[in-house]
Amino acid sequence: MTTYTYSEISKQPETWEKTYAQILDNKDEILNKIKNFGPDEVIFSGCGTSYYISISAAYTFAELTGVSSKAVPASELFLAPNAVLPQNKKILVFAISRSGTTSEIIKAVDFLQKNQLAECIALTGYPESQLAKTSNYSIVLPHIQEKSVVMTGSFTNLLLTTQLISGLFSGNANYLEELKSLPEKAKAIWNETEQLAKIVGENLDYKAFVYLGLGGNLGLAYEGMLKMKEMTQAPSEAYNPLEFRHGPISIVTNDFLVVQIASHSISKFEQAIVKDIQRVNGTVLTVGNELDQYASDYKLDLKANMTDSAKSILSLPFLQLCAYYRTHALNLNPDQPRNLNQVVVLEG
Ligand code: F1P
Repeated sequence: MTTYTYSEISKQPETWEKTYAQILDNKDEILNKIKNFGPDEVIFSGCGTSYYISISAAYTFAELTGVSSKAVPASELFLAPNAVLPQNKKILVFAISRSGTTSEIIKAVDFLQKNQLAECIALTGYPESQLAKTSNYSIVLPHIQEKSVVMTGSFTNLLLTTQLISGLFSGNANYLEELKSLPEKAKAIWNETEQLAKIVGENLDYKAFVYLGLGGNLGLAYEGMLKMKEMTQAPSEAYNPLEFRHGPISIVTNDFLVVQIASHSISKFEQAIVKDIQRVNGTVLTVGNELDQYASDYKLDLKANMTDSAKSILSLPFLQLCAYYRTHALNLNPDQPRNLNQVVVLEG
């Protein structure tokens, strides 16, 4: 049976082409908005998957533009503003939400705009959503609308949007070229990606999962963890790779699969971590580029010789498909995970 989740994962390379074209076609308007405001600080915000996009986006925006940037869960913007909003600074908030309907992000934008604490730019898939209508400015990508409860293509497309904005704002033509090549790179490795995801996803000997990623890749690690949790309810955790050694590694046993999203910048440390995990009987799977020096049990070579940030979304179809194939083995419906709806609306 073909599920919405499977078709939404599979069509990602085509949707990335649409996102690239839409943002580049509108680049002058988007850049003018940001430049005219002239932010001292940029905050990326959302809930759940959209918060994990924010973690990765903030890292890339700061790295490329030099503008101080951070990720904040939407609820903290209105529940703890003094703790998360810098004083006397011009703050630009990118409010991220597939649905544009999640209550915390709407409350956050409403609170910030009413109190003139920040300028807000919405990134969403729905033009008629409350978020799109009330934000100071919105970037709407209708092609990221999804029928499945779980966010898959919407994650990579919203993250790609923030990366394109980072590349445009910093004037980094090389980075934009790298992003342009992603659909073609993803298609070239799709068969290997899916085969490996099926092998590990359907292996029910793995009882728990850990995802490791540095910097921008930490957002991807959290997203890998969330897909596994939402779709299959398997115990899953995510860490910065070096932090994982400071205590959490003690949970590893022989039924753990540790998925390492490799960063070229720390490959020597990551190669050591592979051995640490194998020493305590865990299985390690590494996703990245040029992995010859990694002693991992499984490897997915992304065949993308580019910056860590530019190649990041290439890892996502694999992480999503691992969870998808585990639903097969468990006879679960990936479109309708336990205890979840497409939109979380809070009372009060
Ligand atoms: C955010 C979100 C999803 C989660 C679930 C409920 O949605 O928390 O991350 O997977 O489906 O909603 P959104 O604000 O991006 O629409």
